[in-house]
Amino acid sequence: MSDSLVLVERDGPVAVVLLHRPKQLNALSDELMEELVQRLVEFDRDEGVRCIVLGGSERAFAAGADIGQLADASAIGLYYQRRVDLWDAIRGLWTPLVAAVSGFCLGGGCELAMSCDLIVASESAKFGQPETGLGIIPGAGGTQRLTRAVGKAVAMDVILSGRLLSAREALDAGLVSRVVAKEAWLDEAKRVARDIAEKGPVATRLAKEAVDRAFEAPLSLGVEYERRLLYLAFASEDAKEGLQAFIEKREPNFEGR
Ligand code: CO8
Repeated sequence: MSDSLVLVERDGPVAVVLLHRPKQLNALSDELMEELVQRLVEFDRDEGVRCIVLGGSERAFAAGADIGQLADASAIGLYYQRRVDLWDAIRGLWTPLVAAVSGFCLGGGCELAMSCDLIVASESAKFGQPETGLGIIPGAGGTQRLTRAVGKAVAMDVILSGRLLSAREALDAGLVSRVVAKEAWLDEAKRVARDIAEKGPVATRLAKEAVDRAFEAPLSLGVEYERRLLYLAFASEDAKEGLQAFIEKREPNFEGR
């Protein structure tokens, strides 16, 4: 049995990264986060990888930050060690990241899933930010990303009352992209990743960047940014190939150039 905290596999252009602390419901210890970010960055640098799936196990995507480590932490220690800064690397990835969520997705686990580009959830998934019950608050973007995803009414309820959202509620609220059968949580996420991986790689990265910009910029600037990225997409060989392949009624052969 591997003692890695993160398991990886590769299926052509799709890389799969699974959190692996089963006895602790994948609680996100500092060691796990370091290994996770290292693996993700390695795959991100590999031009052959066109989409990454990030999952946990059927029982838990992740039950939050490691509460034992948090209990031993000091404010100034956390500040100097800049532990949460490590999480920013995930948003900095170019490669699309699909969260495959089954079971508990709580606290830092929910924040990690929300750091991905989209979430595929099994019917068993439960999302929550229970930090105030521990006397702390979400600290890896939860108050911001959850509110942007589901709006103030639901975010306040989840963050203040500790209410867990079912997969269906999360879908209706706009937190997750798809809900799939319990036993299909990983296979369906891989299928979505394969669909993404088939598209023009340059265009996919530019489109991801443009959608992300919608959360950072006012509408007029976001639209302007999108237009510039469109021109950039037109400069790619992928665009020539994709458009020509349609005209010739054949499948495109994208090189990511
Ligand atoms: N940290 C450490 N260990 C955990 C965690 C966790 N977050 N969650 C579960 N475990 C451990 C349990 O202690 C238990 O270990 P043991 O068998 O040795 O006693 C094992 O996992 C199984 O858990 P349970 O027996 O409790 O399983 P249940 O099915 O009864 O309950 C729950 C499952 C409901 C998920 C329950 O375990 C639970 O409530 N867990 C804690 C959830 C939580 O509060 N999460 C938020 C943590 S704080 C946070 O995420 C802040 C993020 C801040 C940003 C990052 C800063 C670095």
